[in-house]
Amino acid sequence: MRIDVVTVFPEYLQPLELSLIGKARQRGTLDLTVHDLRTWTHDVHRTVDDSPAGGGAGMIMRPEPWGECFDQLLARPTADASAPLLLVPSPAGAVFDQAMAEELATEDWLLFACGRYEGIDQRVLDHAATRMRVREVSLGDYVLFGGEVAVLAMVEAVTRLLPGVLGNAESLREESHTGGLLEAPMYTKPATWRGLEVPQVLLSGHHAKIARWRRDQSLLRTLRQRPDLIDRLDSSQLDKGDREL
Ligand code: 6GU
Repeated sequence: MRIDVVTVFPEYLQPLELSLIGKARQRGTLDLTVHDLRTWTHDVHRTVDDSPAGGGAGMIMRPEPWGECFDQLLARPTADASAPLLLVPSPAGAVFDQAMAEELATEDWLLFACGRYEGIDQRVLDHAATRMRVREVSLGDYVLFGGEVAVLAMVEAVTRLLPGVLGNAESLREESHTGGLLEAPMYTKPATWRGLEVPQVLLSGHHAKIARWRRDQSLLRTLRQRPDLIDRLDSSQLDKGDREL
């Protein structure tokens, strides 16, 4: 997968060099480039923002650098895709979730445009929509200074779904949100720590009982922490044991 990220704070995205994302880049699974938007300015101050038309507080990102940036990036199509999916992080976007991560993981090319200040001139999105698909995406119902932290989260959520990135594909299946429920609590050794025991059933070696216990714990935890997720389950996602609980 190719990912381009455009930002006025490239340093903000340095964590994408680390750990499993960094490894995916080294291996070529992920072709990720971070671009400084100021590359496409022409004045001595490398201006990217200006006051809002119609008045109001804060600054808006001017359209010209974005337009030139997209012209240049789209002029280098990849083998697999002629145009990227443009993702614009914004608290006004659709809320990013695991289902969206799974959709994005099937794309060949993602382009993230990080807004700062009060946002990007709307014409940037309207013009971009004439040559690529455009989606505004939010991390959740709170406000950040800019899109960079959202991009870190989204790139991580997508990259770990790419084939060959996670060593153990099983860990993708069992984790929170894949089956609509939160994960059961987990334990490791020692069996007793500061007077607290690992639940007996986990040490029993009885695989069916362990699976049932974990499923019950998932249901109880979801009911307590995220009752909204229980409401969204459809009946085919519940088994006989679930109903007995
Ligand atoms: Cl994607 N951007 C900003 N600036 N704030 C946010 C957000 C994104 N998601 C939640 N809050």
